[in-house]
Amino acid sequence: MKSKYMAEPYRIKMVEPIRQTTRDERITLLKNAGYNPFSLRSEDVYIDLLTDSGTGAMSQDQWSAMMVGDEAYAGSKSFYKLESVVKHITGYKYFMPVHQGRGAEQVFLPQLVTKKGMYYISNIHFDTTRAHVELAGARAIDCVVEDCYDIEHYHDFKGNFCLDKLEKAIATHGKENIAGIIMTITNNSAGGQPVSMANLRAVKEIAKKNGIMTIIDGARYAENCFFIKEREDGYQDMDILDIARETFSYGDAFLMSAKKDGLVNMGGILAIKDNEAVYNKCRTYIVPMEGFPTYGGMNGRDMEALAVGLMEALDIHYLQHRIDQIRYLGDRLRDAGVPIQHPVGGHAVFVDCKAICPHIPYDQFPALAVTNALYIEGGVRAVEIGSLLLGRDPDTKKNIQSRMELMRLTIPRRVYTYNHLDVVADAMIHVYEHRHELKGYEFEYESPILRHFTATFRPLK
Ligand code: PLI
Repeated sequence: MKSKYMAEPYRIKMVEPIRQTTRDERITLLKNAGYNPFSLRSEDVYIDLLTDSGTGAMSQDQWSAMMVGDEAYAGSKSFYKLESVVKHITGYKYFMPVHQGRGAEQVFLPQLVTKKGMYYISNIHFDTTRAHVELAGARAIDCVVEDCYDIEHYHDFKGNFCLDKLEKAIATHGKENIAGIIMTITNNSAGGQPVSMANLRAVKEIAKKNGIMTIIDGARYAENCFFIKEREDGYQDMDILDIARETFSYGDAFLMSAKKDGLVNMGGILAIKDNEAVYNKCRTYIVPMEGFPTYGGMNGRDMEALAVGLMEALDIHYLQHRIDQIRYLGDRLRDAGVPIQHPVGGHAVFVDCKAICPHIPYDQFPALAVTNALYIEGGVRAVEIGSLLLGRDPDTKKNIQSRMELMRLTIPRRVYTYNHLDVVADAMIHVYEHRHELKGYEFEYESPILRHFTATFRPLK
């Protein structure tokens, strides 16, 4: 339990009861869910670390702002309020609300795919981003630094682009065939790992030299700014807001799932720096895809809550507590020998299940084995990020082997206390100490795409 005279920077004014089940109940519940944690009912989960997306707690200021939401179809006051906050933070000229991150992706990404055989390049594309790249008829190339795969080795910015890989990808495919460069900050798939300002600046220079647009996938941009302030020379004395503004200066567009650093349960942002032609295309396309450009998939009241949440997420005390919580859980696990992506990132602890279960082959899903054991032990729901998520090769139909077999313990914002994190750590340490007893899984039912959401399994003997 952490103290040194500091604790959660909030008091709890409203509570949501949660209930611990018995071990025997959880064995039955998991079996009935086909051994897939996505199929558990949330009321049967004691501590839910499936995702930090849309699972945070709103503040009293956000709840009270919702009361003045203007639900006009066109020209809502709430739109203009949110627009002024987005412009204040980003400095961008154009803004449209969308229902969530993938809404921004479906409206924006096709606009830059002007012919066949084009590519988007990212440090690592998030799953839905990759899906929208492919739906737009392009392909996705990841160019993250190799340090990101060296789980035990410390690196300040494991989310960085490898500039060599980036330049080679542009040279190989031809700059005229690169639709855009997507900067994912923080880099979710690599463990919520940050990208340094120097790296963003260098990527922008390469993009500019080649006439390519840069797009910030900034679901967790505020957490990225915190790491820059903490770890990068020259930023220690700078406000988070100013770090954010410099960050946005290296992008030409900003796509955001506001369910993370927007501190809301639903919502998203599509902002464009100054490219009027692309803005006009998006403004036309958003109408059938999301909604009229001044609501684009959001209620007036939700825009009000987001306008407040965006500013709260830039508060240094909030950010310090958030990152401290992730570190606390990471430290407790590392101290007990549990292998994790080191250092921890901004929103989650990623447990290295390949190292924990060398006896379970990738196509028997070692990270699913650990995830299910953790649920049975402590009623904690985590999520597999490994070969199960990656799926099959569309041509050979073989399971693709992921470079990392991870279980993500994702911490919702302002929801759990240090005591909850102790429960998670104790249960995970127990699972680790009994790791030799873990068994892999085979499919009972496997859907052809996005199988991890709906598949059912049989435990192997
Ligand atoms: O879930 P959406 O549609 O609001 O956002 C999609 C999305 C885009 N980019 C990044 C970096 C994400 O992490 C992301 C969604 N992430 C989820 C749902 C997660 O559990 O991490």
